[in-house]
Amino acid sequence: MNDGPATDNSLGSANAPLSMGATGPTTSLLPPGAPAVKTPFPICLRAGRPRRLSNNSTPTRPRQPRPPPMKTPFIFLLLVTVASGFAAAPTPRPNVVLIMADDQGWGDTGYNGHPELKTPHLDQLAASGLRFNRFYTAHFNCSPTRGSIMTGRHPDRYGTFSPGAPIRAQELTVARVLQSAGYATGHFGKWHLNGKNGDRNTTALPGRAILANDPLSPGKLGFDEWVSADNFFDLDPVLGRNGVPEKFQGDSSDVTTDEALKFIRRRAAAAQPFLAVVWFGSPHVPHQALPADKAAYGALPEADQNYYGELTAVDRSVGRLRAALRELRIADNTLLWYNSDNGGNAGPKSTGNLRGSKGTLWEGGLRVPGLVEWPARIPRPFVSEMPCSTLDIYPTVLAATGAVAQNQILPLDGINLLPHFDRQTETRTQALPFWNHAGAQPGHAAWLEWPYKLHTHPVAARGAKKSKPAGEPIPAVQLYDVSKDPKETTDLAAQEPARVARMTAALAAWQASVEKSLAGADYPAAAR
Ligand SMILES: [Ca+2]
Repeated sequence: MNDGPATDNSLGSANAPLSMGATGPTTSLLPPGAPAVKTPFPICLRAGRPRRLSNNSTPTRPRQPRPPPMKTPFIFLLLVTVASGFAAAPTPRPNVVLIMADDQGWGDTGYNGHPELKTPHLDQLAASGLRFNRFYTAHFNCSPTRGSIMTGRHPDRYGTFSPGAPIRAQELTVARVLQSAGYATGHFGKWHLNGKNGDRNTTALPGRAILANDPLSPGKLGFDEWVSADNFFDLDPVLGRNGVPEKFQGDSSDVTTDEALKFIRRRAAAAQPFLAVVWFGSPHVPHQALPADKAAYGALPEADQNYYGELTAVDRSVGRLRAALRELRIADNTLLWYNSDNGGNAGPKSTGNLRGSKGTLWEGGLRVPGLVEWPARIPRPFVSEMPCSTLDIYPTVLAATGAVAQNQILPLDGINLLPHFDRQTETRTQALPFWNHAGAQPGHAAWLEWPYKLHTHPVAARGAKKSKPAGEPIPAVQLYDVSKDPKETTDLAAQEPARVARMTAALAAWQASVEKSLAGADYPAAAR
């Protein structure tokens, strides 16, 4: 069973009233460059004019009186030595580990209150780092969200509308930028940006292995090494090791973690900063857990045992990655980011009883677990209520590493979250955009301008799967205060006409900028 296409397309049948002349949002979102080097005290390195040295023993001018033989030179040299020591040892660049689950819903963690599932390692991570209470995926399906992480741009800009839709080769990925900055880069697990849905058997050769001649393989998009699959994969998978199919034994998350850890250990031994992208294929259907992982849920139905067992393997894998970083003594300056790629697909417990699910723009389809750990930058744990997105990963990682993108493709849709990591910013001023652009006509869109979330449909339609019971009228415009009404039950549109008008115009302007991107306006003429 494949990662299914969007299900909301039936909502609209007419063209959205887009203003093609509108301009997009401001794009002053580029990272500011390397983080400031912090020293324990201010140092002034001014040491006066340099002395001119001459081979001619005859001075050209009368000598200046020599300074008295005091201790000053020694103190001065000491200060210069200390200062030079700081200058010669800039803050090391952090390693980056981006971990993602596949279809894990907002409710699918212990720390978010799941009644049955056990996630001790995610709970520990949530307690020690930054726990996002409002983390959103850029899209309600996998490939589009993966594109957003790679680029910091909404996937609609480059046509990655739906599962299996390819990323545009001209896009600049975080892997390419960090590779150019001297990072080692590795991808492990599900890729799903190469335009293939992985229809082959997951366990028989060549399985869902990404092959060497794939023009959109991880290797072609900035990864030095990769052990990757087209789409989700399960027990005993076949993966492509740098394009060569290879059969593995065991749980898919364990296999992915084994390969990621080999890469991390090699790079740590070489003292080279690295980007490790670890994208699990779980808990996507089909649910196939190891007997040992099912055992903790033995009193529950078999289907639950397999679903929770897959998540237990994901949880264990996160624990193994964190433990290895500590064993290698690199955990302190490693930025580890964990999230899911879209909302839950396994019922109300999976979505935490939010409205909708995977495949919809309701909170259940977009709000997911999100965690960051980076002790060197985030020394104390905190819970964030600021809405943040997978769109923010690209600009944040560039800012964190100091990597500068040459010929950045604009506009970006995400923001640099380092000020939020530093607790300097607690509110988001940029709206988060959502748009189901798949299908014959662009459909359901949403505009999250905290705490208000606007929903628009091109035309009022009748009920659609997952979002409303069949036959129930869908208003063309809806407005919810998701801070007070996270389940989107009370439509405020009739009470807030001015807000609706302003947000609708902002959404339409953003949609117009997306259409310009789709037409190729963001790429150099030679690359279109
Ligand atoms: Ca997914």
